[in-house]
Amino acid sequence: MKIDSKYSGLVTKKFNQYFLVDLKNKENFDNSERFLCKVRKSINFKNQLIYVGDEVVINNIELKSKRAVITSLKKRKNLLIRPSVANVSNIYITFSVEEPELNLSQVNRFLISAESLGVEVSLVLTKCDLISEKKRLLLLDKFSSWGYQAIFLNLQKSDCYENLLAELKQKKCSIFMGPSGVGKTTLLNMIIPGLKNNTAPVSHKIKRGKNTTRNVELFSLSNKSYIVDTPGFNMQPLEVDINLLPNLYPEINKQIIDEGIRCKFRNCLHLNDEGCNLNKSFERYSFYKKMIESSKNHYYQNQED
Ligand SMILES: Nc1nc2c(ncn2[C@@H]2O[C@H](COP(=O)(O)OP(=O)(O)O)[C@@H](O)[C@H]2O)c(=O)[nH]1
Ligand SMILES: [Mg+2]
Ligand SMILES: [Zn+2]
Repeated sequence: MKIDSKYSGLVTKKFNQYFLVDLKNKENFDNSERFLCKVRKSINFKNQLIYVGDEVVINNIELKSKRAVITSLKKRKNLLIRPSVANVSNIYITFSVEEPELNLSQVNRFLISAESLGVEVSLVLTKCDLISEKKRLLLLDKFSSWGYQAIFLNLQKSDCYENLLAELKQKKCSIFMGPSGVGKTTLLNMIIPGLKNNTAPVSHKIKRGKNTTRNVELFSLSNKSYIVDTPGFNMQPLEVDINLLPNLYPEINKQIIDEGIRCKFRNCLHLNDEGCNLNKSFERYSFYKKMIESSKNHYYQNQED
């Protein structure tokens, strides 16, 4: 049987010219909510590629073979690169508290690059079995002063992720991002039943070549909630436009939005004291300043080329 009406769907996987698309109006099709789709030839979506996470309209639905044709691409909210995934709603920046040791400047860069995408950003800290409770509380305080309520996990305990899972089920599309060896795969294997990605001890990671070549894929956690699986990717922070930087620090936003501070110049980068009213006595100010200075140097170097 063929259905001619159009339905909205979500691209959950992509390979060669094929896409797996989950139907959004699931109640219309019993048990047949995932379709193998090609893109209609006459359409090139203004040369835009279609990515996992994109919302599309499908047509020519064949219920028996579960095939359909993608006829249009809906406007996307954002696009992450490496891994390429569209319409992410939540980024969980993931680091281990030890092995590898927590690098605060690196945590800062990951948080800022996630904030630059305009999504909800959270911080997950794994391997908390490797530190004392006292150290854990110190870290909790530290990140709370950065504007984040850190989620601590000991992934050696099989029930450690229950609260996190309940939270993820409330979010539209979540992704874990962070350096190699922090436990992202371990966590995903726990969260997504049936997923068996390879984990590797930190020392083996250095050797490379261990990465699987499977593509990025969305897994459904509940009716309207997905999680991105990105085997083989260890995401690096992106470069961010310096004029946007002040908005990406919750500590700075708090002063400006909640406390109503105003600087003399509208686009104040809060570097000098003249005309700047920002209270700079917060922990990340030194990281902030360094980031601005290094991107300025980068900018001027490019200008001279
Ligand atoms: N002690 C401890 N080890 C962990 C924890 N989470 C992950 N690991 C180990 O850390 C190593 C790297 O984990 P993996 O999931 O491959 O990290 P990924 O590179 O971020 O995907 C593996 O040997 C895991 O068993 C944890 O909470 N505590
Ligand atoms: Mg991994
Ligand atoms: Zn200022």
